Amino acid sequence: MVTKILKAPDGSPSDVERIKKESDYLRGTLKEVMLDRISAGIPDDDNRLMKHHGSYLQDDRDLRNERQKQKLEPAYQFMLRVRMPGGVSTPEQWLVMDDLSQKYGNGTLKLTTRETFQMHGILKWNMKKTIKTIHSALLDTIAACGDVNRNVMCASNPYQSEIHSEVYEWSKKLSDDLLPRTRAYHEIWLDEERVAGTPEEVEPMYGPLYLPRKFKIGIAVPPSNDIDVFSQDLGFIAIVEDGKLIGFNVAIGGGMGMTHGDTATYPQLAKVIGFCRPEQLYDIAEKTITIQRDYGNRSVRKNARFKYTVDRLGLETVKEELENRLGWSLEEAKPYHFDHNGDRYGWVEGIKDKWHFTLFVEGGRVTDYDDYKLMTGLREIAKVHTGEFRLTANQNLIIANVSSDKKDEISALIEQYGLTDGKHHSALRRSSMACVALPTCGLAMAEAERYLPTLLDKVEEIIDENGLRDQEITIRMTGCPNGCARHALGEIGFIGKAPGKYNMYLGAAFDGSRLSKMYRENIGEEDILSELRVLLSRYAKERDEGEHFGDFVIRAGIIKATTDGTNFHD
Ligand code: SRM
Ligand code: SF4
Repeated sequence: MVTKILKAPDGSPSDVERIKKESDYLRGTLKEVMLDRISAGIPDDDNRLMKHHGSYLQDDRDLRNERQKQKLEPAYQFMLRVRMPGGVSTPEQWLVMDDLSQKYGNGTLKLTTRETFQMHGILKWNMKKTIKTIHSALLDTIAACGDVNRNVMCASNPYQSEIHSEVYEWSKKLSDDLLPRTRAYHEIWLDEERVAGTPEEVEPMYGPLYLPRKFKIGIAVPPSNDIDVFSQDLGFIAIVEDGKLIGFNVAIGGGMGMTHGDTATYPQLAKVIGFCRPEQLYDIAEKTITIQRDYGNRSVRKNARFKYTVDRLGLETVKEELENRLGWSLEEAKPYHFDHNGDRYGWVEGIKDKWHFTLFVEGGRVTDYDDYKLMTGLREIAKVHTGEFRLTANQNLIIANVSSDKKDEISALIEQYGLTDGKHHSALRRSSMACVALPTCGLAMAEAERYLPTLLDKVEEIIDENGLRDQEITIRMTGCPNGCARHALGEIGFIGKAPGKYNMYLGAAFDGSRLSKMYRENIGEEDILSELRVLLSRYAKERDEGEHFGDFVIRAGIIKATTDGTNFHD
């Protein structure tokens, strides 16, 4: 057998590569610029580095035009993302995040599609105390963004607690062991002194340039694909036999992002390449990351994700390279079956007399609304809860591991604050996700989180007319094609094109195993509703028993199936 010579793409390195190279392992001039009081912002180069510390400089886009007219600098503020593997937070940590969001943020918490907290609206002068307080609660924001391995997700699974705790431990281990080794974060935010004369730091796995792009890992536990394992750069599918975790199928090369009008960019699903034992997990993650480090595209960032590396080099070649680096071969993949990629709401009983309540959090936004005191209710629960909170990959929240003797007290608080398992909503709304988009996301072309609920009010009328209230159909909206709410895996997907305009996608699989395809381009609310009226009425009348909407639109010839990311645009 002739071993192929692998090569990274030619081309001069992107500017971000220069910034990382000159940054002295992610330090740049962040320490100094954060002290500067002249501007509420920071220079671009430092903002690029800031991501590796879990934060982005943003501005309030609702105020942008007005401030421009008044010749003021934009209303700069920072977003901060916590690294919280598996989405597990203690009640004490919840209270700290709640308190910080009131003191220094915009008074809300965003539960993200990767199972963690984001705070928005933090002013530059409050950043250090916010990060220090997060650190004192035994959380951090290291590598929550940036060209490194990100927050490792795992199934939120309230059903099989033992398996959950095992996969959670693995996600934590991966998240911790794959962290950058630089002390930059500790020096900049936590006042750690740099010891003079220390030999130059090395990043044994990442190297001084870190990765060409972000890298994401998630662990699913069938039959739930709540974490959308095929959307990960590296996905692990837990294989459970006789109630015991025996190992994981390994899937590589997924990702959701693309650019409108650029067919060289596309969402892609990770493909299963084999099976490994639990103790081999870290080795696989490390070696896969080093393949992306060595062969990823450092020249064109929009083609730099691992999915493009895999597609360019070929799945088999990448598998072979991985096995070479491991020094052993993967076993043949084991059979598995996914049923769905959403959450299951309400109370369920776990093991050892413990209960779990999955709460529906629309758009993942925890706040107090006029008629719904969600944030206050959760605060009161956190004060008495002795289990944990699990943030789900569908932006919901599980009040987990509630002991029998606490269940009545927590149920009473759930009732007092009207906290909802969403069962009075349509199953469509309960299966919805929307990314942050406006006003904080600098890349948003249209609304998502702020708009989807009102669009759903109208879609629910159509749902009711057609007797589909209890029919689960996944619907996802993003403000741009980056796909932060994994739009291409929603049976109905909307991607923002311009204010009030969306591309509409159909045909993804209910279990997250098939991508959608574009159905209509650049349409506004009126067209969206009239399209859905026709589609949902046909679905109600013509569907087969148990047939999901995403499968129906393909069988009915309404849309062609996307069989691979490379034909997403066909
Ligand atoms: Fe994302 C960038 C929000 C999950 C793909 N994402 C951004 C930024 C930071 C905008 C920016 O670069 O300036 C957004 C901040 C908005 C804000 O105001 O808070 C942002 N992404 C989010 C969150 C908060 C969406 C949400 O509503 O929950 C999610 C935070 C996850 C976390 O906790 O780590 C979030 N982003 C995702 C996901 C879903 C996932 O990972 O499961 C994806 C698609 C999967 C993937 O990565 O392929 C995703 N985000 C992107 C991309 C496109 C990357 C690409 O491959 O092209 C960008 C843009 C970029 O990186 O250049 C982006
Ligand atoms: Fe922002 Fe686009 Fe991500 Fe939405 S999908 S949060 S608009 S980057």
